[in-house]
Amino acid sequence: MRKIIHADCDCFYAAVEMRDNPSLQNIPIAIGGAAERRGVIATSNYLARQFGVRSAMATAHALRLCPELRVIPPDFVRYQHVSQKIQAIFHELTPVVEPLSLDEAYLDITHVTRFSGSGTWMAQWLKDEIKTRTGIAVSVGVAPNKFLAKIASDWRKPDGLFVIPPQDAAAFVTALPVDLLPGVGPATQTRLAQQEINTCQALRNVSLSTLMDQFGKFGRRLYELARGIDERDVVTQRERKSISVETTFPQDIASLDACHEAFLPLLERLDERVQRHGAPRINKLFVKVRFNDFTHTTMECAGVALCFGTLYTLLDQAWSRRALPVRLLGVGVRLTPPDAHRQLPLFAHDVD
Ligand code: DCP
Ligand code: MG
Repeated sequence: MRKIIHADCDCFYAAVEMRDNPSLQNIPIAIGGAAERRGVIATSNYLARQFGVRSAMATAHALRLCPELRVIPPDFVRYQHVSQKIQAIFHELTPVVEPLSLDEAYLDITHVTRFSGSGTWMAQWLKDEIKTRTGIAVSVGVAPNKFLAKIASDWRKPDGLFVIPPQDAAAFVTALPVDLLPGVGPATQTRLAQQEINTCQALRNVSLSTLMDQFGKFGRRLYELARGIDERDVVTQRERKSISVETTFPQDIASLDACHEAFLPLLERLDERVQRHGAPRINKLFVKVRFNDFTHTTMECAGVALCFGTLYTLLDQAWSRRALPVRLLGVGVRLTPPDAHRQLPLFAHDVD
């Protein structure tokens, strides 16, 4: 039986700003681009969230919801600096750390013997050390797998610590709404809701073959997740073969122009993740598009650095294959394994 921690800082960019300028602590703040320049909110503190201010919202809209909102431009260098300190504390507990972004990581603590092997103690230690040494509050979840650990870290946010012991996992999952399952976006949720499947309990009543008929490979994943099963390993930097980000949109994106607009925030997130991994050896770039008929396509090409222009071209090529409304966009880089020879194909080519 494995033991996994998921740790995620509370309102990370905003927390760093509040730490460095205490006068911001009791007012609603957001980190993002200026409204006059059609900026977008990256994150906000919990006070601002009470007004409905959310990540990815236009700053102009956020200011209408909360006129006294203080909008602060991001300072990524400072956030990266804090992130490195936090990631170093994770590594004091275990070498098996998989960073997901600047403020978030999975830790496999199965073989940690300190703290009598208690996941709860380890989680508390992480929270205390990170708070003392960096001034940042982190929410931590402990569970037998990644899926449940991530749900657990969110369960008592902010400043949370929540443990799902293995014997409680199946019962815990029963009541979960299906939209909390990783990979279930608004469209899948709607499709399930049409069959009155809103919780994992209801999902468990559907047979594996029915789910696979409806959702293909993802059907098996749904079948397992509904039972609290998730075999994914915590993948450390050394073993990682790719870095990617993807988003399922609340509404399908109708045109290629609109896809271009939605693509930029994804590229920025990917860029952040790639930087988070130091200087990984990139050998390919890829773009994934899922259409509203649930087909998907991936375009990739050789490349040794994140080139936004190339990625836009791949997006255009992938989109033009079906030219249907888009429900999901993904973008990523494939990495050269530590000792593999580099062999770079010269032309963009199809994957599937
Ligand atoms: N971020 C961003 N754009 C988004 C989402 C996040 O730029 N659409 C940035 C700002 C966040 C950081 O990434 O501070 C971490 O993302 P999280 O989703 O963990 O959000 P927060 O840490 O801000 O809040 P929470 O307390 O919900 O974790
Ligand atoms: Mg966070």
